[in-house]
Amino acid sequence: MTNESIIKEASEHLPGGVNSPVRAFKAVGGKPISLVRGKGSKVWDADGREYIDFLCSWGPLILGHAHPEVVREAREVMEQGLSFGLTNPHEVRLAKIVTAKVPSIQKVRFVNSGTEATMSAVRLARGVTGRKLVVKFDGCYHGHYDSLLVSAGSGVATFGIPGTPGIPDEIASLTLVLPFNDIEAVKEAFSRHGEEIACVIVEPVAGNMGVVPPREGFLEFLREITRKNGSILIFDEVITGFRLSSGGAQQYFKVEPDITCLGKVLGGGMPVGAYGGSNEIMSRVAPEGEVYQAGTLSGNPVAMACGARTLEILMEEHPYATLDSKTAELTDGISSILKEKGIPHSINRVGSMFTLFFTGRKVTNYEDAKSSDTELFSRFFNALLKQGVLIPPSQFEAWFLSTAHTDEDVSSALERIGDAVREI
Ligand code: KE4
Repeated sequence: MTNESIIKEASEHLPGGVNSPVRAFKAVGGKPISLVRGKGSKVWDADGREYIDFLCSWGPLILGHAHPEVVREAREVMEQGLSFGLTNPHEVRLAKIVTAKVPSIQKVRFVNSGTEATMSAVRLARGVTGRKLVVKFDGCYHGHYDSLLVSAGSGVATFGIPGTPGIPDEIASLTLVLPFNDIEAVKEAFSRHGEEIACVIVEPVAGNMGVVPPREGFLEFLREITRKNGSILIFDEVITGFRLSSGGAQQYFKVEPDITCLGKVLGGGMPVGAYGGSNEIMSRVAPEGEVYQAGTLSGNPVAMACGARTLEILMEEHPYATLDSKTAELTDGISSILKEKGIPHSINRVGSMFTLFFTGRKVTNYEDAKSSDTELFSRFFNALLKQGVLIPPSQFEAWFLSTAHTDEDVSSALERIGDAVREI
């Protein structure tokens, strides 16, 4: 079994040889690799090569790969049965942690992915308000739900256009796509369509155009204008939830949404998503209310137990300050390597998530992010891969650190990054 043999066979049975497009390495060229094992901060590919991992499975693995306590938990729970289709104690165990750590969530519904979480949150917002329009921000990604897989229309505050074939114009035209961090554009959208806007959905720290923090006052403004207009504010915390702090971005920035979407860290590596909010809003969800949403494997005991053990360890270890300083050490090191070589770059970091953009501009929105030299990024990515460092295979994604990343990992990664920069 080698990278080549696995990828070759995969391409005979899976579209593009993958189960999620970004894994095909289209954005960075070169041959995709197949990972067969992970432990702590390291992963190994099918050729037996070892990498220091800053992909961390796109965010879930805040405790690193195969944390012994999470693995043990999964094994013990699995031996009692993998799925029942009726309520099991582990769903309650994880729900109690979520509602304790995220005060704006008084009731939570578990689903199986971030996409299901945001899709359900938008349906709930439309059901609660009786309104149709959705506001999202260009460069923010909320999963592949039709109403959210919409690209920016021609002008500011104009209706969206389908982000992919298969989405009818009629659906896309119910979504307004605005520039991230642009308060004037939000004002304009609400002045034109205020009474029809069901919700505003935002990544409180964008991770999907690369990491872009909210401008000072932006989240507070969204909170105020949605409240004033009777619209629902949805924070998509699939990446930031339990990543930026035990209470996520809403605790970090002290702005509370009406509905929060969670995923990734929440499941500790198992397929888990969730959406939650006040008792009042969540009472509208079936079977208590009339807004329908369901799922065969929602609340799966093994997934719930892995998520619960992951969050319990985070609450026991309080790793956020250490994660923050260790990540700062890495980004400072990267910046000094690139400055020395005179390579234009900017790094956006919040806590243990960051993006290195190959642009001289400060990156405050998607337009700025798109000014990056993606060709240089591709060469950087592949040079790093050869050095045994795995980062996300796209300029527009976040690097992550875990509690398993040691000071030695950081210094070794910086050495290898220096070698890679010399190579490109
Ligand atoms: P999933 O359906 O992929 O579990 O979650 C969708 C989603 C929702 N919201 C945010 C903020 C997200 O970042 C995501 C998924 N993130 C991408 C890349 N950052 C997952 C990687 C992939 O698509 O393969």
